[in-house]
Amino acid sequence: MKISKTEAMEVLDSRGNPTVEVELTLENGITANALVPSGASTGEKEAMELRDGDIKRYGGKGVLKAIENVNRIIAPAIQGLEITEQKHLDLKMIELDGTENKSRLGANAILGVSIAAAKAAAQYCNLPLFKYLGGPSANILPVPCMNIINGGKHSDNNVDFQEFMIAPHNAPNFQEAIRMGIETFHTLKKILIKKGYNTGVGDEGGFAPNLKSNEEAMEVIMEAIVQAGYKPGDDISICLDPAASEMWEDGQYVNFKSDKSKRTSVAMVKHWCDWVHKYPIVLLEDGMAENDWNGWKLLTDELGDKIEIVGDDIFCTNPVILSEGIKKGIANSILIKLNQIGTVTETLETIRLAYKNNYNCFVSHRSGETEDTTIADLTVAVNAGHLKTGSGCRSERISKFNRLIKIEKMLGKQAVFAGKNAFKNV
Ligand code: 2PG
Ligand code: MG
Repeated sequence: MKISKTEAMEVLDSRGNPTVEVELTLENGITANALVPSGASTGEKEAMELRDGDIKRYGGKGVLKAIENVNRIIAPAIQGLEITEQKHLDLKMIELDGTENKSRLGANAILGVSIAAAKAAAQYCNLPLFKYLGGPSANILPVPCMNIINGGKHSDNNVDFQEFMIAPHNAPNFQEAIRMGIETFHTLKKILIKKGYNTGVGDEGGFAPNLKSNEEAMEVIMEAIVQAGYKPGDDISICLDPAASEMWEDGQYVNFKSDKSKRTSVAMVKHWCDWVHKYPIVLLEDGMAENDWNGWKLLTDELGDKIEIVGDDIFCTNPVILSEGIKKGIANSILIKLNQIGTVTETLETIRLAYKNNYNCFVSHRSGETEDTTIADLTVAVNAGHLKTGSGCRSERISKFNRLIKIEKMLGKQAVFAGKNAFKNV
């Protein structure tokens, strides 16, 4: 079945910034669409998101150039291609773009087409997306790592670290895990109100209170888990993404919102070791900055056999950078974001490389999201066992949870909930 038409338009993401939507039509009339997400704390080596830079429209954030690249350059070049040949299609776009980081056509243009094509192919094969991408062995429902306190670049409070997540793993299935997570989230709201804190939410739907310290974020989360009726560590554990690149400057960690302290890499590693000792942390993402490879090595040596150490900004879902990390013994898991690399094919290649080298894959949303639920399907397709897609509110986050609830139902008895085993070395 061949592609007959590909069309893009400018729509909006969850922050009200313009993004790309692609609608792809097959010769038999099947249509599929995809919406592209967008990050705020991006890695330097991510594929490039093309923005217009025209200050008169959306403060320069328009994506009309990317739209035009889909409509004028990509669409005619892929018309007539076989829809089930995803790799061929993606390679064709990579070739058309011709740059290292997809900066000519824009990773947002290319990814929109790539995902829309995968969805159209799934429909054509009469399969849900997760089955089309993952085959008959795709049956593991992930632990939802829910980001219930937002700090860093995702909020305007004084909390330095970007994401404080709860991982409800002691559940019989995904639906129950989500219930445990939501109950804890709602309990946290009551606790924050009682302590006189604001309960407005940040970009990913977690609360963004002006806490006295980063430790207080951990303490109120521990309190919420207990008050919701669960045991920290046994039922619900904690995952963190401090997004340490945001604090890194001239070889040390300095850009803290809460104080003017300066920390060396050694001091940062010590901080994480202390916290892992004190709290039920099972996963630490970007505990070190992307340009602090020595710090990363030290962190992995200290904690890599105790918890999951995830590389986000440092790897950018890029198989070449991941290979380098594997060689140097950095991290034991990689964050997977489709738009960091820009095609479905390359994302799957990175995942295969990770698994082959005994690394875990932690699938992720972006802080700027849409109603597109592709990452829910991707998580099950590759049996990743855990994902992060926000907190217990905001529909662009909840839509992924709802999709996973549906997938669990679709799989019926075949569905297996990942549980605590999902986390590396835990
Ligand atoms: C991250 C992501 C998603 P952003 O750092 O892991 O939570 O944030 O999309 O802003 O890069
Ligand atoms: Mg991150």
